[in-house]
Amino acid sequence: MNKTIFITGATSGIGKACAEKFAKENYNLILTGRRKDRLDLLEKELTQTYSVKVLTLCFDVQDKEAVFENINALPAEWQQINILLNNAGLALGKDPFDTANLEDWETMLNTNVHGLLYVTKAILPFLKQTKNSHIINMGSIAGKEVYENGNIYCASKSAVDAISKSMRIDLVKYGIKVTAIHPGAVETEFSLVRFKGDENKAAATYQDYIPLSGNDIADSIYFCATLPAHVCINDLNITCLNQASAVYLYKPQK
Ligand code: NDP
Ligand code: 8X3
Repeated sequence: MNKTIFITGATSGIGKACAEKFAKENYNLILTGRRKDRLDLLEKELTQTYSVKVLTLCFDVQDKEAVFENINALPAEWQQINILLNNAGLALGKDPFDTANLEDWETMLNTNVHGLLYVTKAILPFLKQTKNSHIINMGSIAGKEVYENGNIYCASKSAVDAISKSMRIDLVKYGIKVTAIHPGAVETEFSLVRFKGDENKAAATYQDYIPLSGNDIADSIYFCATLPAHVCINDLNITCLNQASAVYLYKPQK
């Protein structure tokens, strides 16, 4: 029987690459995001290309009621969930603490922290009843090291780091693995969102070096997800070659 992965933030970037990777490896998929048109397209593409089953759920992870309503209403045949990938997240702005926008901070904390908690709480009953289930949380290098003007984005990912550690301790008795993935720069729509549609700023983030791609992260997540049942990668820090730390990115002189 095919296994099932539940992916939040599957409409773009890392989440979409993971949906493609796991579909290719014959997993059935529960895909979520706010953009219904993209979910519909992805469902069509993946069912046609890989002959897997796809269920899409359109909700905002910040909306506690919507999260619980959608997950509690999962049809019986979708309740055996092997992997939860808590990937939905964003940065908004890259401004100094004193001038940064308070609403941006709230949106980051509500999405990256509260959203992850709501989704996990809602899905836990299904993970508990599935043997060898696995929670994979998307952290960031920004949660390991603070950088200038990263303030609340860094704080939100630092919270994901701490939450992952505590989940691991509290859930080990149910045989649930918890892995936190901490990537450096990955070329996705992340910077376009962070810089609020400024394409030049977004493109400059990935210029003059080869950044990670969504597929690089998807391959790493697939590796973590397919190790023997007794082996758990707890924490995975991953950067491209040129990124030696959150604050040191080597760009050769042209
Ligand atoms: P993208 O912007 O390409 O994708 C973000 C995804 O999150 C989209 O599918 C988006 O879907 C979803 N999302 C955002 N907000 C919400 C919300 N409120 N409710 C539901 N879904 C939401 O960026 P990435 O793929 O790069 O980001 C994925 C994760 O990886 C994030 O947690 C990010 O912090 C993390 N990360 C990214 C790195 C990078 O350099 N790109 C490095 C380290 C970590 P939709 O808009 O349809 O709702
Ligand atoms: C995204 C990577 O370095 O922009 O989490 O914070 S970084």
